[in-house]
Parts: sequence; structure tokens; C-alpha cells
Amino acid sequence: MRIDIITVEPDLIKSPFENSMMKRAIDKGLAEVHFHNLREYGFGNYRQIDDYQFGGGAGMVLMIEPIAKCIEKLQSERTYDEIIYMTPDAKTLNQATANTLSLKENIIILTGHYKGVDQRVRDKYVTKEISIGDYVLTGGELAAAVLCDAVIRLIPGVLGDETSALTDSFQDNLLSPPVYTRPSEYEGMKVPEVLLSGNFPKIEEWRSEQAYKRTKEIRPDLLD
Ligand code: 6GU
Repeated sequence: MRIDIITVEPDLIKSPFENSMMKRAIDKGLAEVHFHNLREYGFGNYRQIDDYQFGGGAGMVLMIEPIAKCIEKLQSERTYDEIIYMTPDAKTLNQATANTLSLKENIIILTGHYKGVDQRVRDKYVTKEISIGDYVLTGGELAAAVLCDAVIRLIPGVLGDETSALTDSFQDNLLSPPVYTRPSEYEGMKVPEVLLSGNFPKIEEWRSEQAYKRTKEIRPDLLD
């Protein structure tokens, strides 16, 4: 999978890709991530990329031309399955979306900044808009890194234990059950007996019950 990220803050977004799971995926050749600094496509000596909004109001808006130049250069080199715009005024990212995106070949992620991008960028180029939650970040860069983490870890071969992504919270719209490791007793707090029983059908049953109970308590909306 190839991901091209168009951003005004390449330095802000790069470090998650240089560490941990995403670095391993890239080193193994399972994911390829390229960063494009929007400023390099800006106007004039100052490489202008934004301007005041028509109609007045605080905050700058990213102009269409630099973004169009960057997207069209990429499109001249390969075909993209999705052009995703990261923005708080969109549907919230969920596991189903991450699963779908993990099957794509080439995607572009455009990250906004300031007041966002000119609406015509969204109308002409963007095929999917994603928010990562109901709060506002200064820019879409951290949100893009979150999206990439959620997607890249699902690419077959990225995680060491193939089954572990399938047992994540949300993979079946349930939260994860509690987990324990050694010691089996800590300051009088005991690990549930069933987990030490070696009875695997019983353990699975307990885990399902706990997952359901936790979901009902914390995120009843997931059960609707
Ligand atoms: Cl994708 N961008 C920004 N700027 N803020 C957000 C977001 C995205 N998702 C939640 N908050």
C-alpha cells in the first residue's frame, strides 16, 4: 500500500512513521509513505498557500491552486483509489473504515490547517472525508497519523501475531475484555480463576461476557 500525505507541517507528522509498528511496516516493504510539503507548490517568492476567506471572518483558508498542482502531479504518476481529506466536519473514523482502507493500493491524504481548504478542493478532488472525533485539533496532521496507524496495522504481515488485530476492541463492535499477566495475585488482588483454568472454551465464553458487559456499561451506543 502506498500513502501520499499532503501537508503544511511535514515535520509534525513524520515521527510516528519513524518508530514502532509503522516503521516496521515500511521497513518490510508492506507500506510506503511519502510526504509532500504543500508550501513547495505555493505562489511566488513567499510560496503563498493560503488567503483570507471571501465574505470575511477570522482565519486563513488554503487555496485550491497549490493543492490542485500537488494532487495532479501525483495523479499523473499513478491512479489513486481514494483522496481523503482530514477535517473535523466529517464522519468519525471507525474500525470498518480502517478495514476498508487497509485493502486499497494507493491513497492520498490531504491535511487541512487554519480554517481548512477552499470548498472547491473538496468538491473536485476529495473522495472521502474523515474526522477522528468530536473535538478540534489545530491541523489535520496528527489525525492523519492516527488514521495511518489504524490502517497500516491491518495490512497482512504487519503485526507479528496475525490474529491479534482480529481480536482488537471494535473489530466486532465490542470493547476488549480485561487482560491479566503475572503475578496471579498482587496485594490480594487475584486474577479471575477461569483464566488460570486451562479450559479454553470456558475462557472464550468468559471473555465474550466481559466484552459485552464492558461495552454495555461504557459504550452502549455500539450495541444499537
Ligand atoms: Cl481530521 N482535523 C482537525 N483539525 N481536527 C480534528 C480532526 C481532524 N478530527 C477531529 N478533530
